[in-house]
Amino acid sequence: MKSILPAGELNQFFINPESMVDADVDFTGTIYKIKNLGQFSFVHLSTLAGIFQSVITGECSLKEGSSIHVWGKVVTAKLKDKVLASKTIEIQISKWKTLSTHYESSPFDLTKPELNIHNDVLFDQRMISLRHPREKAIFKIQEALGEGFRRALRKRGCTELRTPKIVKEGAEGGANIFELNYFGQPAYLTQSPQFYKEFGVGIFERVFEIAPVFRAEKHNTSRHLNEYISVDAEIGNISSFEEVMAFETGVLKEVFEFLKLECSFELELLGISLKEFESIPSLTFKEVKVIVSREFGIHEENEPDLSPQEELKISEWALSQWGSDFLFVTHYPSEKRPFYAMDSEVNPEESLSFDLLYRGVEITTGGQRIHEYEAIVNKLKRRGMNPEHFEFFIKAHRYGLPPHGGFGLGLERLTQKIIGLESVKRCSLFPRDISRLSP
Ligand code: AMO
Repeated sequence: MKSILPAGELNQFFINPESMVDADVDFTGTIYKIKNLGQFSFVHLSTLAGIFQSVITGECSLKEGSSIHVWGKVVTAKLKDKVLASKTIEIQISKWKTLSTHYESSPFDLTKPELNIHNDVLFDQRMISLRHPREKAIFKIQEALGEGFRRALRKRGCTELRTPKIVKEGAEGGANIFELNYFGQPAYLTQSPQFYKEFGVGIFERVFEIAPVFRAEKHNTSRHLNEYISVDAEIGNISSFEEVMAFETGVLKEVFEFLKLECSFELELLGISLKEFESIPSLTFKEVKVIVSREFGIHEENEPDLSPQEELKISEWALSQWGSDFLFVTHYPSEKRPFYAMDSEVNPEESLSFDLLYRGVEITTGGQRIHEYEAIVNKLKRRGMNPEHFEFFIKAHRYGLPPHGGFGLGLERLTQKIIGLESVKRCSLFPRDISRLSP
């Protein structure tokens, strides 16, 4: 079949449909919805630039789900349907050609404003359910977030890396690592690009990566995926971990601005409003424990980490105190942080690290790393780990690494919290959890 769109070019209609009033246009789309009114039919066409209303005179025999090439005239209109990309134009179709037919009706009504189906059905039928405008909007927002990070990080001098996902050693410790047989020798799916981004600091000084990472989470929760997209940044020649926090704050501010510009349609469709922010408040881990115990009666003072409930409550508290959706929590106990984290000289029980909470959930871990060779070898030994197993990593330290730090952010968690969805799985295109490997 002859290509409708010349390679590399977009039909002018897709570039600026509203500037095309009175013009004769032709373009391709998929029929999202048909309303037959006897003398004429409304056909909602899903196109590269969103869904447009078109009008065909007389009853039409077209079917929802088919792709068509249409010829017609753009006219002004006053439309209300929220899913329409333009509320001020429609297309009067004079001619069409069917390009593909659909053979089976969708298992659920894709034309309803809300799908309202169980997550199991939503994920089992993902190749279809993602066609719903609200599901699509989630991933347009996620795409804009990824692009926003890329722009903000490159602007700050970070070089983009693409690091291996099959690795010999896990970086984050813990049991949540997938093992695989690599031509007879054990290997793992990467938990994070941590080692590689630290190598990157020795090469480019500032680096980032936006890529999948894998965690063998054995529990089915609303905040865990077994494969997620990690936004990782690492910057060299820092003088404190607070510099990394300031760096992330600046990046996030720009990411939110970019999202607002890029996704005004999707944000409105999903009814999302985003707060402006200049800075992000911060509390130490110990302060958080005191506040959640005093204000909410949660007595988990002796736990070396924050529970999901503590994260939720301290976020509520920060919102009421400072009006902030974000909160940095600093100085996590060293025992809960991986071996590469730098500990405080004043109090070695505390790490020079932080988490960033957003609307009640941890979205980021970050901090300063150990950059001196002897210090990293000693830390490995203190933890009963064999430095020889990490020879490839600490080699970078031996040849000299600048003082450095960085952060890792879960893209699906950020998307989930921006949109206000009940589960992080809704923000993974094809989620992987303990019982889901397909589609
Ligand atoms: P951490 O293991 O805390 O830190 O992960 C960083 C961020 O990744 C997200 N995240 C997850 N998202 C979905 N499903 C999961 N199972 C999951 N696990 C983690 C969270 C979390 O804050 N190397 C460090 C980062 C660094 O210090 O630079 C790391 O990976 O949003």
